[in-house]
Amino acid sequence: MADIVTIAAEPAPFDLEPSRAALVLIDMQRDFLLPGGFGETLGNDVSQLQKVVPPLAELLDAARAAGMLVIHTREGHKPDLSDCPPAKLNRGEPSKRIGDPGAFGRILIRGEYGHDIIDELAPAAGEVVIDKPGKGAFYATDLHTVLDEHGITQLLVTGVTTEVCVHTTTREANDRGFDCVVVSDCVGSYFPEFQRVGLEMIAAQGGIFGWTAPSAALIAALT
Ligand code: C5J
Repeated sequence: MADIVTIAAEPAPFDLEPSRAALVLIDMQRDFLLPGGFGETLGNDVSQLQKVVPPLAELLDAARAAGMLVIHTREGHKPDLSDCPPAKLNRGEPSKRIGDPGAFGRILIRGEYGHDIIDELAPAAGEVVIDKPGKGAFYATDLHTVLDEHGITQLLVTGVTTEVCVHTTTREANDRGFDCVVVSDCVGSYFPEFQRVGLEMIAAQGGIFGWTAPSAALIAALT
């Protein structure tokens, strides 16, 4: 693995140190991406998220080939919903709620088909999978411990949705001292406007939460 590679990024070039970087894929789950899943029951257009899959699959291949640490997260809950606060369960008026039977099993319940990651990005043997009950990947998980154990200081953040779980995770990672690069074409929102401003917010004010960069720049650096 190369020591340090400088990549073109916003708001400034980023010095990527692949041996200290992890690729984080947030919540690329069937319930969010496939028609009939939880995302769609909330009234969302899931095709907006599906455009992320091809570039993210390419970046995942490059990260694996470079020997980088790969971490997948899944948002979801225990079958008895004991880790799902009523405030989350009862929010809004989806046609179906978390735990209800859906097209792919009980919605956002661990062990169900819909809760798992889409086939195109399925975790390889040995890759870390973090099950999280919240929007952020640090809340009620051992993610920080895992990152420390691997000597990770930089995160390449990808996944869905940009303004929700990607932002919550990136903001907390920044507070915890990690340098985050949010990969602009590998994060997705159901709402084009949120996608645009979500990315702008990361790099605004001199990189208030981190950097943004396209996958091509990272793939070129890793290969
Ligand atoms: C949402 C997520 N949007 N993974 N979850 O509820 O962003």
